[in-house]
Amino acid sequence: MVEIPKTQKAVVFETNGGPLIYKDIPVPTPASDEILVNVKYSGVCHTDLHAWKGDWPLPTKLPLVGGHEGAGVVVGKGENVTNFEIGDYAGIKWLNGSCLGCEFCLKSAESNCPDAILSGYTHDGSFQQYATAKAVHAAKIPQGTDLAQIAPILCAGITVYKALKTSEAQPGNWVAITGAGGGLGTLAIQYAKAMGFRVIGIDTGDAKAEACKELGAEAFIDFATSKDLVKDVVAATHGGPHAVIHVAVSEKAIGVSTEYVRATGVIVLVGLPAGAYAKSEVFSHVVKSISIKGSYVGNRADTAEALDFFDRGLITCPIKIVGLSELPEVYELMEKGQIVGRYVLDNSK
Ligand code: 8ID
Ligand code: ZN
Repeated sequence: MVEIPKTQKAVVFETNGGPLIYKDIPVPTPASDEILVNVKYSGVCHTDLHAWKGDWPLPTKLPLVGGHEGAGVVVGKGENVTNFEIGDYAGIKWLNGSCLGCEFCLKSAESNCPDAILSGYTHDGSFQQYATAKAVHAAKIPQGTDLAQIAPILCAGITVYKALKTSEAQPGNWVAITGAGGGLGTLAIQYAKAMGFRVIGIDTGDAKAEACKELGAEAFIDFATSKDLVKDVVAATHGGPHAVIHVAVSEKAIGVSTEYVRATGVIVLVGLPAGAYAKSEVFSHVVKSISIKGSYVGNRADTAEALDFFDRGLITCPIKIVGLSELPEVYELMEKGQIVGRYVLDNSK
């Protein structure tokens, strides 16, 4: 038997945008279909910042423990759980649970389930030492995996892998990634490369440019210093990228991509800038026959596949580890766009 304490450390906020309090809270009890995970490491996704600020048109639970890239060890489980044993490694994902019976779940579009339970948003997430997750949706992590390294795969990795599949890009095609130097972007470059695509990264600053090239981007355009972004992207990709994956938190980036995307190309919206619209000039949209699609995390199969790319050594998460109590500082850096790759919290500190 594993000893489970009664209380634990967590970062909690009581109002959106209010103080982020590092404190002791009770350890939750898993429901009959849930596992209890001792979260060792948790990635900090820009979604967590949106949740704290409350800037999306979907209310968060309050008070809330954020976080949805939690990697840890199963220490408890409900009586109906058959797919996890105590001691297994497990991952807490954004999609904590879904009904499994609706039209969308039946078609494996689990993230579109109207009753989806969201870790770190409608359900307390991974910025605590012990978190619960529906056993059917929790990620299976092979024993012996580096839990700090794999944490960002649990949202960022799954999401960009699914978005790349959604783009319908073919081997040898150019894929543009906006926000390429951030958490999702640095993984998107590597998944794209592993899937046989050629990558152009779009972001800003020397540190991000260097990281993107090191991770496999053949070209990089600095959106802040480029005098003509459309011309530069079209030139670097010999006619425009066949697909664009938007992980930038920027409305402007979306609009301009409708100009540089290649005819018949696909633009995939992933980043969620608050209050933004995707604007496209209709004449060119039709004549170039481009598409704009949304992509929202991934289902259980996408999860297993994204984790398999990691397991095979094809993906390295550029992480920086800090203590759980340092979450407010991480949000500050993220807000300023100063994070290259991903911050991962060590939940023991
Ligand atoms: O399922 C989904 N759709 C999903 C899953 C996970 C995350 C969506 N997201 C959303 C988040 O909520 C957030 O809105 O994806 C977005 C990016 O998350 P992230 O990668 O965790 O954020 P980050 O690490 O802060 O990286 C953002 C990057 O965008 C760049 C920044 O410099 C930063 O590197 N960027 C910005 I802001 N404006 C840009 C622009 N105009 C830009 N890059 C290119 N052009
Ligand atoms: Zn996320």
